[in-house]
Amino acid sequence: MTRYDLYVITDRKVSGGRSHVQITKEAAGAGADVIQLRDKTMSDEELLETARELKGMTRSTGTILIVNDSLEAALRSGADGVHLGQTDLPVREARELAPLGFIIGVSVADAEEALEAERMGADYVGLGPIYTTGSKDDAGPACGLEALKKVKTAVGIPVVAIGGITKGNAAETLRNGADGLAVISAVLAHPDIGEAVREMAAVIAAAKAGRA
Ligand code: TZP
Ligand code: MG
Repeated sequence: MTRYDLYVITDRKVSGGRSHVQITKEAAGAGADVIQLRDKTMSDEELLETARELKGMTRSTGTILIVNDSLEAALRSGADGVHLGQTDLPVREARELAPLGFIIGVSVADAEEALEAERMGADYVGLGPIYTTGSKDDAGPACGLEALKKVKTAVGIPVVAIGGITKGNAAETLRNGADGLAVISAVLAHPDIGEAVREMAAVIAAAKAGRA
């Protein structure tokens, strides 16, 4: 069973110019469970080259590598999976093109979209923004913990919460149904990414231990 506990999304703006490679090296080295390569400014070719480089690193740390948006870059780089939005390639089509075991994640905004994603073959859903976020211009309004509870009740696949998640609200988010927490600024805005990852991972582990 794939662990989504601490899911770090790369972002060169929020990281203050630190590269995808640098972010991955520090975050994977510090114990992030998943790294998602996300860069809306890169061409497919650049995304592929970067994903190849990251896969070389995550292979040795045992970290799951997911590529945002591009199934082709994900497949050709040997990444572990792809993350698709509501307007990207439909999950069902991605599932048909992907080899067995390849992870497909889908962004959803509510329980209806989550159910549909599950029916179409998604391995996990990313629900958000749970809280207000400054990291995504078109993130839309916060859906809150009530939406999280509804999605968790609706689907059987893991629910990864995203948007405005910090060390301060991580435990509460997990208590309300999140299986994993996806973060950008909570770790990438920190001067020491590895340290931020270790701190967030400790909060998640403590919250999960308390829940068990
Ligand atoms: N999708 C929904 S919210 C978001 C994305 C990519 C941004 C999350 O960034 P942060 O800094 O963890 O709020
Ligand atoms: Mg997308």
